[in-house]
Amino acid sequence: MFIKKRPSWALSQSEITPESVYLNRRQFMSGSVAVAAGLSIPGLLPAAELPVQGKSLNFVPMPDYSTAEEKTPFKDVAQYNNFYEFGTGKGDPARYAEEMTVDPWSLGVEGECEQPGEYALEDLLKPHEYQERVYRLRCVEAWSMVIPWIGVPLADILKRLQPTSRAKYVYFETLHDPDQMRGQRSLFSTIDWPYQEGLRMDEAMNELSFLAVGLYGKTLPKQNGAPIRLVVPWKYGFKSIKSIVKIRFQEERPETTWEMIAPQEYGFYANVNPEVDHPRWSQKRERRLPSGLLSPNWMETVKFNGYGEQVAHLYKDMDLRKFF
Ligand SMILES: Nc1nc2c(c(=O)[nH]1)N[C@H]1C(S)=C(S)[C@@H](COP(=O)(O)O)O[C@H]1N2
Ligand SMILES: [Mo]
Repeated sequence: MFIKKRPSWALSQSEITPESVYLNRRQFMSGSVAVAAGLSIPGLLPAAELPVQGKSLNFVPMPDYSTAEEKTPFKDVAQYNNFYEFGTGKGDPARYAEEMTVDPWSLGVEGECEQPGEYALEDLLKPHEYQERVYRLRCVEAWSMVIPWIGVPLADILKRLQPTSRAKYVYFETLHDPDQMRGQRSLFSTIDWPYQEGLRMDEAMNELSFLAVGLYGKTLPKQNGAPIRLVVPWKYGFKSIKSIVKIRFQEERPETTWEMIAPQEYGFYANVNPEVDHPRWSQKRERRLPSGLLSPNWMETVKFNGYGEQVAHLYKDMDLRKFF
């Protein structure tokens, strides 16, 4: 029998929850009652291997673009990750992303724009002032975090590249280097590398779309997509592509990684929407991390992840059940 391989994050809610329950139960049995109280995510790394933070960055706080909700602690943000280039386990990126070199880093800019070329990361960022924006991140797997990102509005960078009138979409691509990314060496990978994503031009130019180079005041941990990753907070997390090496302006809608894998489950738009369930689980609620056995921290999911005021107009004539 041939069994279609599913990504670990494409599990039903009833499959997801027992994993944390299971880990907590093991901690109970090993006698670690404090941890077993389930107040935080089950520890993925021993304390001695906790992720180190990077270099401090100067930034301007942007309260108008920031939620006042409690931030997810750094250790959870940097240890509970989806970055399949380093493995499909939530702890794999924190464990293995160190194997990736992020300095020097350059990005190729192609397609429908006046300023194509290969840009050193510093040159792309140089004219811009860093901002801090505290955004919610809602994963399609029904967990969420609140993360203080440091970065630059995507629109500011794209404008400098001068898209032509034919640019209707912008495409992004992650580094493809199996020598540095062990998940890309895996024979069992569901993904046809490189990881690729895209936005419609008006979505990319929206004031919320952000290119992050840091979090919690320092440069991005590698597992969070160093040295530069996209953050589109009203969309499911998989749109927020990490470790970007290519930007291409296109007339045609780009193909995107998860839509290619399972188009009936993951759409191009991927707007957070509690009214449109995933075919295998509900999207009405989410677990706000840290989440554990005794405090799973379930909350209602809000349409557009609570950013409707800024983005609902982008979709006013669209049937979001069809364009999910
Ligand atoms: N290149 C790449 N980008 C990616 C992913 C990935 O596997 N590869 N996972 C996505 C998913 S599913 C989520 S939820 C977010 C997680 O970001 P975080 O680990 O910084 O919280 O990254 C997204 N970007
Ligand atoms: Mo995700």
